[in-house]
Amino acid sequence: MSKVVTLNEFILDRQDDFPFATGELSRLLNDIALASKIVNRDVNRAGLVDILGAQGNTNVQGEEQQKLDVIADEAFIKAFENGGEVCGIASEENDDFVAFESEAAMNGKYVVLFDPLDGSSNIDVNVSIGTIFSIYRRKSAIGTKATLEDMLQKGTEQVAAGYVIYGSSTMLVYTTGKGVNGFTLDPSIGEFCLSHPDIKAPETGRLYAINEGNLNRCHPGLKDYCEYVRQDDPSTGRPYSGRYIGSLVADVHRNLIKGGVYVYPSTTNSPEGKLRLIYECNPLAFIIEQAGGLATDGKNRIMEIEPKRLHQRVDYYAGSKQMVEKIHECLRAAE
Ligand code: AHM
Ligand code: MG
Repeated sequence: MSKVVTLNEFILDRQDDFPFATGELSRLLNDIALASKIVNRDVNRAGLVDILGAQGNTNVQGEEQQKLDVIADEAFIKAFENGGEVCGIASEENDDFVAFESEAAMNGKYVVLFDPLDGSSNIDVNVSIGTIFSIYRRKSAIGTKATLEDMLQKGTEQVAAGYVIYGSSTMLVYTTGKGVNGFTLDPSIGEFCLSHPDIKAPETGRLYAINEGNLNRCHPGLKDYCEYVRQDDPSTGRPYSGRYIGSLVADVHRNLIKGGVYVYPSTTNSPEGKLRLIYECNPLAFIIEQAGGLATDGKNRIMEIEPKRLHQRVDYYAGSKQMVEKIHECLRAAE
């Protein structure tokens, strides 16, 4: 039997990758793992107890918040506030960023931007959902309150990023810029165990994920791409297979493992796109690039975009390198 490596052990082993490491980032990653186990427990029980359904509030984007969104948001905020490594957070569920006020938190080096429970429209129908997180070193001075500038950093500045997928099994996948590793939660022992070491995204694939209902409202190049994927061509494996869960983490995770592309373009209804740059697109872009894939806005690298607002949206094209490049070609040709 091969040795089981828990997330905890793995994080400690990898601490040596950072020459001046003080263990704070490791502790922060462990805090995230703990909060995600709490959320996992609540997600699993959602059908049993009265925590399903809308909370009755709407968030800053005007979307109805589900109870579990709020529960997850609170679980992560509590873990960060008590952990002592984080001075402030921004999340999809909070209009403004939160600067923690305790002395211990103000001495924290990091900020975390996160979407506590993405794909929440899937909660009521038992489809996979996920948490997405992005960690940055603060810009403001240690010992002071976190600032907006701490939150609005380019994706290239990320120190670590990852996601948790609450699916047929629960997995945590993260990167610190030295490859991507995936851990599956063993519910019998309550530990994330290394199950997907050094994940590499296939250079190309046969799966495309796009909400085709939007095709008449977006860039005409995407219609051409959808035409291309349907053509018969055994040498490229076409026709490709359409796979769209409508749950970003699940769609990206599948493509990362099997090879594929995820597309969420701007449309006439959402001229800036739907997905949020700093807590949805950037962290997943960091993972995808570290696995050898690409994440762009149709032209430029997502991680090089200068964020201007907390809830800024962006077009998103992410996944296997050759597939993203093919979409770029279609977009350019239709211009
Ligand atoms: P959310 O942050 O409100 O959950 O919205 C993001 C979700 C993604 O998980 C998913 O990929 C996308 O919205 C689906 O959107 P659509 O239903 O428009 O296809
Ligand atoms: Mg979201």
